[in-house]
Amino acid sequence: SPESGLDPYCCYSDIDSSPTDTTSDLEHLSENICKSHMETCQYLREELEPSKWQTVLNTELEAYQKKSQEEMWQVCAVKVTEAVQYVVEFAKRIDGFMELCQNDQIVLLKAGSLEVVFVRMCRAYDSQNNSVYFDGKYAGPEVFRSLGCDDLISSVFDFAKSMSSLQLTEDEIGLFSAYVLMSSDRSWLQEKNRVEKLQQRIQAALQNLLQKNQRDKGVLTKMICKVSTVRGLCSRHMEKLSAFRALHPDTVHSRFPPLYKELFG
Ligand code: MHQ
Repeated sequence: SPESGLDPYCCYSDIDSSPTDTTSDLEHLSENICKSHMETCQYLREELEPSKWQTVLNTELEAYQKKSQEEMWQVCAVKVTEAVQYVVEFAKRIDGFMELCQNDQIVLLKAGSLEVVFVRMCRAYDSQNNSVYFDGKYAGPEVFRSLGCDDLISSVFDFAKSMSSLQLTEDEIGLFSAYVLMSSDRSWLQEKNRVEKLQQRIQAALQNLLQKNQRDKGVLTKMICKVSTVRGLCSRHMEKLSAFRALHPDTVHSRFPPLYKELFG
């Protein structure tokens, strides 16, 4: 039982219980997370400005669509893995993350890193053209046709559209990303309560920021509703990957990045 102190899965939350955060504690956390976000966001907003980039031309679109399913999956797996590596770096810079036990760090990253990539996608999304920054250009969903998962791709684009309609600032995206990552309801966490406390502090910091930015009260609710949408996208990505692996085990085995296999395989 947890009381005996012998249960290796016991949550030692009470040991860590800290007095309620002051506004200044939350501002520190907020500052730390926003700075971490900016340092690890892969592309700055200015660089992503759609007007600076061409959209995929018709000839290029055809070239993407003519790629074999294996080749297109491999290209996407490489890009997604690069994006995930930045998210891992983001997590490591969040105050409190590195103090969690290694098991929980891994659990949180396995479950949340792709979710954060999808959250970050709204930064690289152009709603006017329904396109996303991909491979040095802005690409619409049709570019991904040869993956053979049109339904997932269109849901991913819908999610980006709905996230970008919230018109979040970089700081808001950073805090929301941290919120998504620090979810205490992931399976196999050993110190659930520590993660829960961290997430509660992040939520309070996010609430603070939204208030400071004079955002509508409903924005936080809308953001929190997005959590279940992005979870759905990630579980559908897993299903698509396992279907693809069943067809092309060798491609996954020898051509996919090791980190991608480790996280999703
Ligand atoms: C990041 C930068 C970034 C990088 C890669 C895995 C699979 C079979 C399908 C972008 C997903 C296909 C991804 C590459 C597609 C939806 C993936 C492939 C923000 C996110 C972003 C733009 C990724 C968005 C999702 C893309 C386009 O900082």
